[in-house]
Amino acid sequence: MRQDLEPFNEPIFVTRPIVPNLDNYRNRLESVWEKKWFTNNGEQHQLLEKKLQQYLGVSNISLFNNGTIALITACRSLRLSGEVITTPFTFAATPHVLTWNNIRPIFCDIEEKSLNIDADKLESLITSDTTGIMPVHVFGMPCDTGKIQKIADEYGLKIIYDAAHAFGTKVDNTGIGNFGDITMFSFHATKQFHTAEGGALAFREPSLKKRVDLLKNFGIKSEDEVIMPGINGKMNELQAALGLEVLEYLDDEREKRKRLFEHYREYLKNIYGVICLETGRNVYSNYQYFVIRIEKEKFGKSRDEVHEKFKRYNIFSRKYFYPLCSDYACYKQLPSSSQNNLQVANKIIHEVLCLPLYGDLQLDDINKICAILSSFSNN
Ligand code: T4K
Repeated sequence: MRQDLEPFNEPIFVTRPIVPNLDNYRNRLESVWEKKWFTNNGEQHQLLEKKLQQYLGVSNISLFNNGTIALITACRSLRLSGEVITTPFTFAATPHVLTWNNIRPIFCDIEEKSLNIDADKLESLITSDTTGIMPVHVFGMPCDTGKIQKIADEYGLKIIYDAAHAFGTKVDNTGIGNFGDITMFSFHATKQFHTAEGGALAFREPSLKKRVDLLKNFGIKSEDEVIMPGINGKMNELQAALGLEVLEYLDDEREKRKRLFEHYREYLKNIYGVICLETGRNVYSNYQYFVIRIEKEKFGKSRDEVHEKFKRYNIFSRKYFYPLCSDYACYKQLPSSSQNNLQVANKIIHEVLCLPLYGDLQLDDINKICAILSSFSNN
């Protein structure tokens, strides 16, 4: 440990949630209390749905109790079956929702630059059992939506985007929820916009709204009719009220993160062996994560060593998304999980590290994190 670099007094986590004013939240809850209406499409829920539809610039949206149940419902609503192609470089939820739908995940390699599914490698994985593609806008970086759509159209496949990290991201001024058949957002507390737990599906096709809303409410059509095997995916009023308050802070949070993000980039650009993930061309980023890759041969230390050493300074970086999903015990026997099929993913999985990024951090905190990081280098 370098003498002049003291550990932080308090732990510095990879992220911290927006915490809205408690009195304002209480005011909202008072109206819930008065109405004695806690869930099942209440007033807060309806208001949040309307506001998010506008904020995200999408034509249809349906709120959920979490992003995973939203994704499970999305697969069901499009009647996906057989095989769906996805990325191994994602959170466990992505392949698991396929398994919960009795669908076999087929892992496709990723692009080294964006860390997203490599659209050029999709076609070779399509079989007569393929019904869809589930790409992830990983770390909020948009996938190559044009190329993926072209392939899907050619083979008659559905696309469900996992945009758990991409709330508020735009490409060429178009909200990220406007691509593919369905887009899922997560509103978990670790996400920039959050409802503690929560999520949503966005889609263009208006008829899908009815089906999705039925599926998330047990398939209940009326008092006397249950017309499909649904699930309980409903967002409650406490979550929705929290979301309405968090929304008020979102633009300010993004601005703060942008400043910190740019400061990180400026500082780290001259550190040999550290690569910063780009935000992408024509992309209005939400700055959900600040992601670096550490090239051991150049930097002198491995990603794992850096991750461990940071802890001594009270810095809790994260090795998202290690291990690859294709290496989980439940998936590693799949032919598509072979290292040969996933060469880029198997390389970068030992290099990627998420550094702390959230609005309450100060520029000086970033300076210190970067100075500590650079003190680990052998150069
Ligand atoms: N698809 C993708 C690509 C996803 O990344 C996710 C979720 C999903 C689908 C599924 O969406 P949800 O069903 O979750 O809506 C977290 C989240 O639990 C998870 O939502 C998220 N992705 C994943 C990337 O991150 P952990 O295990 O890393 O969370 P945890 O508890 O270690 O939190 C990370 C840091 O955040 C903590 O060190 C401190 C801070 N934190 C966390 C919480 C919960 C707070 O400051 N306050 C809090 O309340 O999974």
